[in-house]
Amino acid sequence: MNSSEYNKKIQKMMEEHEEFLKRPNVKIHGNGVFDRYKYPVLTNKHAPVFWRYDLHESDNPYLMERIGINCTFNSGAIHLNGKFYLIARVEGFDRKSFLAVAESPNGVDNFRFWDYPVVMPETEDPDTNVYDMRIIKHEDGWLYGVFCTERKDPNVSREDTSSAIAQCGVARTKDMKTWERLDDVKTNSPQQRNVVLHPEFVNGKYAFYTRPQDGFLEAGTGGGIGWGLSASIEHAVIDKEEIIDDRQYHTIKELKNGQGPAPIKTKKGWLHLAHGVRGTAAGLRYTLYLLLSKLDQPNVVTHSPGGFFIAPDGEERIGDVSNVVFCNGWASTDNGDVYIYYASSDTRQHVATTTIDRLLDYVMNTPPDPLRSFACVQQRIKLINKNMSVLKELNLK
Ligand code: M1P
Repeated sequence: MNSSEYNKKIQKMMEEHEEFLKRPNVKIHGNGVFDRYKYPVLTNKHAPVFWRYDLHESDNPYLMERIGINCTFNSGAIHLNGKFYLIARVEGFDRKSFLAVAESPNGVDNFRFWDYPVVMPETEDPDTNVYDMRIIKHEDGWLYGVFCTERKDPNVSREDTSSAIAQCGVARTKDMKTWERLDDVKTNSPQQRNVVLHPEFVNGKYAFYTRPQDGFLEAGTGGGIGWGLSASIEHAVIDKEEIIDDRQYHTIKELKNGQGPAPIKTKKGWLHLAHGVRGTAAGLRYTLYLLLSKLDQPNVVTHSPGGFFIAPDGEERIGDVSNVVFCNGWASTDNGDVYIYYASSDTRQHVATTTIDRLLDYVMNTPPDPLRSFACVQQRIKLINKNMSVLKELNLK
């Protein structure tokens, strides 16, 4: 039995953690498109005390953290029965990621992890690492979790201890507590990441957004957001992938891109959130962008605004993998509010709030990337000229 002194320390630690979890968030008014919040909604400090400490004095007399949590990021998100759920990528000090559900009553603060992380069953070929789950409420009645499963590449030399193969794992659930693991998705690409299930059947089949790639990190001859259909979800096989949003020279998605969460259905089309990656002298830079596609053909993009929608800002720029924003979860509510759960620098989870109407206005009225400096100047001059009349009328010019 623990001594009363030891028990007091546990009590204090639990109380301080409780205070931290209850801290209200503060909206920071943004650029009209979305608002950021002062505090990340999930960090490593949100992990329960009892995930990290051994609370037995006999085994842990110094009350040391035993199995630390490094970061919590890249969460799938869903709004169900009035609550907001994140299925976070939680990474231990040992670098392994696992998935864990956190819930909040309002979507912007008070996120609390459930007592136990997700127990994701393995396939016959055990995953080394699982991460970046997209949680999708499919019209077939199941909640699907599609995620990246990573295993060591068996075809490399003994000296190469880092090459891996990424593929798409699939599991389904009714309650996010018990998960039935299905076969990994089979495609013709040697590697896949950022695979997302479309929430509705298309031509009677399960539809997937994919991201074919040659290497673990490099897109190689692959890349772009792909699209393919599978007759089965239990044994998903995509025979044919078409690229519906390609990477492109001198844009925010020059090196690679990938679908974020499953798209949101709107009156004007399917609203997509994706990430684009470009190279810089300081390494890769990940930003987020939006697309709109046809309601009856989700694979046909109708609007593609130029530039990024969200880029790393301030402290978001710094973390384990700096200069990254990544998003695999957003949640929309019946009144048209949208909660965008973006992670920064592979370290922490943030929220940005907006509405469907604002996002549609943004995606339909933001001009496309003109692809040349001269054309960009023409685009900006057009806007300046348009604004001059307003400023003159207000005697501001
Ligand atoms: O490190 C940045 C991101 O890198 C990967 O994304 P992508 O496959 O597009 O390069 C993912 O591993 C993601 O988890 C990570 O945030």
